Amino acid sequence: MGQRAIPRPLRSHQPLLEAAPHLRMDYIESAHLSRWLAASATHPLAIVSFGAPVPASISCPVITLDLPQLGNHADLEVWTSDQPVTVHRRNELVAATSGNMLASMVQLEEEPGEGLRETTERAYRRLLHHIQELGYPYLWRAWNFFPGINEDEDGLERYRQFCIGRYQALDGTLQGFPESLPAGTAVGTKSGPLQLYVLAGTHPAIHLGNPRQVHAYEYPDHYGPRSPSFARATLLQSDLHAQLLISGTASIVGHESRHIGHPETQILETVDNLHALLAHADDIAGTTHSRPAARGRYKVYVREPNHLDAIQRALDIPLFASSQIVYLQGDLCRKELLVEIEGVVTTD
Ligand code: 3EB
Repeated sequence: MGQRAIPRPLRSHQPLLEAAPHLRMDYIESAHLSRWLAASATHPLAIVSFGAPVPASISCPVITLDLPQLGNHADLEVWTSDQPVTVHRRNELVAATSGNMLASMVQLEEEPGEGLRETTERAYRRLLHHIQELGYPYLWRAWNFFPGINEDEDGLERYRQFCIGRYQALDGTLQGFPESLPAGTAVGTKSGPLQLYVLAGTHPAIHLGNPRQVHAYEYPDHYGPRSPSFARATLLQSDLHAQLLISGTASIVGHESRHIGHPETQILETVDNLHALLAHADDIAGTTHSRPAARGRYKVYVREPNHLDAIQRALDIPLFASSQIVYLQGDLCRKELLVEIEGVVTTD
C-alpha cells in the first residue's frame, strides 16, 4: 500500500483570516504616553487631550479640547487598536483606520458671516463623505464640542442651531437615520473651533435607548426646531469582549430636566439613568456591564467647579468600583443641567 502524502496543515494554503482588531480606551498621563504605547503593544487610533501636551511623533488624529480638567492629573484619552493603524489626511479632516474600525476628527472655524448651524452642517457632511469613501459608513460614537453652547445666535441658542445643522447633514446621508444614530456627547468648550470626533466601522453596531428616557431624536420640538441626533448608548461586541459606549447622560427623565438648581440630586438622577442603561444593555445582549467588576472609563462634565466635591462624593459607589473617572469643566446643552456623565464600559 503506497504511502499517502501527509496533507500540510490547511492553514498554510489559505490566506490568514483577519481577526477583528480590538478597540481600547485608556486615560494615560501625557508624560507616560510613549512608554505606555510601547509596553501595551497597541497602536494609537485617536488621542483626545484636555490641555496636556501630545508628543509630535504621534501620527494619529489628535484633538485638544478647552475643557479644563478638575483635579491634578494631566490625562489623555487614548484610543488604541491591537492591530496596525493607517492614517488618512485630507484638508481639515484626519482619520485613522485599523481593520474594521475608524476614528476621525474634524475641526472647523466658524467663518465670519456663517452661523454655527452652517458650520456644523458643513463639518458633518465632510465627515460623512470621508468615512463613506474610506468604507466605514456606520457611526459607532460621536463627540461634539464648541464654545458658547448656551449663548444666543440669531435668536436661537447655539446648541439648538448646532442640532439643526447636524440633523440636516445626517438626515438623508446616514443610512437608517434616526435609528442608526450612535451614542453622542455635545459639550460646550471655553474656546476653540467646532470640534467633532467619531468612531465608525465597516459594519453596524447596536444602538440603545434608555428605558427612563425618551429617545433624544424624539424630543418634542419645544427643545428646539430639530431634535438632537444621538442614541443613549452603542454596544460593540467582539470575540474578546463587549464594550458599551455611553452617551452624555444627565438628570433628564422622559424628556424633562429634573432637580433644577440642585447638583446633589442631579447627580443621583444621572446615576439612576446610568444604572438603567447598563441593566438594559445587559438584558438585550446578555452582557455584564452593570456589575461592579465591569471596567469603566468615565468622563464627568461639571458646569460649576464648586460643585466638584459634592459630585465626587456621590460617585463613590460600587457602580464605579473598577472604574476610572476624569472630571472636566464643561458647559452642558441645557442651561439647567449641572453635570453630565459619559463612559466606555468593557466586560470580558
Ligand atoms: C440630553 O440627554 C442631554 O446633542 O449630542 C447628551 C448627549 C446631550 C449628547 C447631543 C446632548 C447630546 O439631552 C444632552
